[in-house]
Amino acid sequence: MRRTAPVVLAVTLAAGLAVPAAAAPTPPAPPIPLGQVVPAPVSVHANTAVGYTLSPTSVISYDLGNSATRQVAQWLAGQLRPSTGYPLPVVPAVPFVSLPGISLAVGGADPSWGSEGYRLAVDNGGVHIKANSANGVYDGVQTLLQLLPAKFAAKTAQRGPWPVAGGEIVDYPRYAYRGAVLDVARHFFTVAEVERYLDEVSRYKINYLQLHLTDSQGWRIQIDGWPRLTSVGGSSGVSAGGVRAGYYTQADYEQIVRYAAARFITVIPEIEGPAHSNAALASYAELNCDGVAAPLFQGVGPSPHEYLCLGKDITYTFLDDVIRQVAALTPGPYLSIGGDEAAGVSAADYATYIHRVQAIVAKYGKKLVGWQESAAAIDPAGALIGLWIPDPDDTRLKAAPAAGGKLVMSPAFTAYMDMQYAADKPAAGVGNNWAGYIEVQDAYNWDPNTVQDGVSGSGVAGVNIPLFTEYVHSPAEIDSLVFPRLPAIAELGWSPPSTHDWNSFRTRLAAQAPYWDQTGVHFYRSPQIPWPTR
Ligand code: IFG
Repeated sequence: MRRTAPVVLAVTLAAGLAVPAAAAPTPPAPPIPLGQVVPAPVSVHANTAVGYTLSPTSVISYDLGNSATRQVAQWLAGQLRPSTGYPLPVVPAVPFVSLPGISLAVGGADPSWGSEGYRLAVDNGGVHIKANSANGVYDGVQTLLQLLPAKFAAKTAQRGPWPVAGGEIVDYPRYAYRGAVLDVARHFFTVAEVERYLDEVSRYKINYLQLHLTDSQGWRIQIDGWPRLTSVGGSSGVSAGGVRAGYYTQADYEQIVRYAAARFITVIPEIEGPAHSNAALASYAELNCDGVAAPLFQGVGPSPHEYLCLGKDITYTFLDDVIRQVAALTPGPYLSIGGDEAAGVSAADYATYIHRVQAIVAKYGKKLVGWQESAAAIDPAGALIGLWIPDPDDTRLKAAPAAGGKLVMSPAFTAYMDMQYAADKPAAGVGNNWAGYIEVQDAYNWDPNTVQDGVSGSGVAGVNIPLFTEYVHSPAEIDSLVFPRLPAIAELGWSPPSTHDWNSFRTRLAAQAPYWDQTGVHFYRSPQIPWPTR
């Protein structure tokens, strides 16, 4: 080996010339900070002295015998195998043996965490998620996925490493109800598009999906014995931006329900009435008071043929058939009858309608969901009432909790996702503005506990995040309206008030951008958020 003469070496060093050293390896990117999660967890205790990095020998273990937890483990493996390229076998936990990797366990958790809470602990041996149910394990897994580099969501192998920051999170929801309302009646969205939406909202621990299946512009669920509801009512839609017609067969609807259930999301079907009913009236002449089928309505706003004929018995035969079939397809406990915007009928006729329909819903074993107008007539016990325009004077609304009802808060002025962000429409040029403009901070700065005068505490079931689609024509436009505002309201529904802080939230929200870029979510780059440079 040729030795460098000492004098040459001395001269070189004296001249201050760098002696070529081996190139120092670039230090791996630090793990995502443990608290960088949306919704904000109840408690976060980071411990930077430890941490875990997924490896080819990592396993995903689940508590032996719990098939629901095994399914979560399989789902997690499906999320991570393509991008890491690691085998990540799913194995039953071995008592008293800690396997390197991710352990999912039900049992031995704190009962106060409820069915959706969890503890996520990360140490040098792995990631340990513990909960009282598979639902809580799933919520812990969603948090874990936010702590991994966003490229975990890639469908092809990516370069690692795959670090997870050390420490402990204990987390559980403020409200049991954290829903999204998707209007598939004004513009229809396919099963695959609804499934994509379920994936997107599930990351933020949304646990209900209210499907707005029928309205004046479209009827979207096939009903045996009433084929024209879909052949005629399903052929329509708002024409602005191009009609998106279509409908779900009963098998399609069951597929949506299954897909949602695998993500611990309960589907609530909405069958609108007595208003918002032109599509049904266009489908069957006999449903119309004058016996003449209404023309299809492809506009926006109330149609000339908005109301079912409340004086006809066939109306209730029709509703019995519809509600019976939809209830049988719905494992969840709730069925919505809409009930909004019915000022065109008398209060007495409205009350008669609501009483008769609530009885039908109960007959088929479901609890009633209705928009806030229905509070004037329903028996609130067990019902969920959707607040959409706060009204300090609505005494029936305020009295509902005392009678066993609960309100789900979706105030239009801060929670209606079809509203534009600002006067100069978002990039996709979509949205409505009857309730004003809703920037991200507007969506974040309200409290479900105080938004409706006289209703707070146990009278509040949680939050709903509606997307009505008169002005929404594609999944990309759904994305630009719903992201990044939905995570703001998801945080109001999940996180404790003590964590409510705009500067913390906007920083954590900004960190969601790489995941949305990775998964092709066309989010609106609101100027209020310090987005990372791409
Ligand atoms: N209000 C109507 C919706 C929809 C919405 C658009 C409710 C409960 C306005 N009813 O919101 O059907 O048209 O922003």
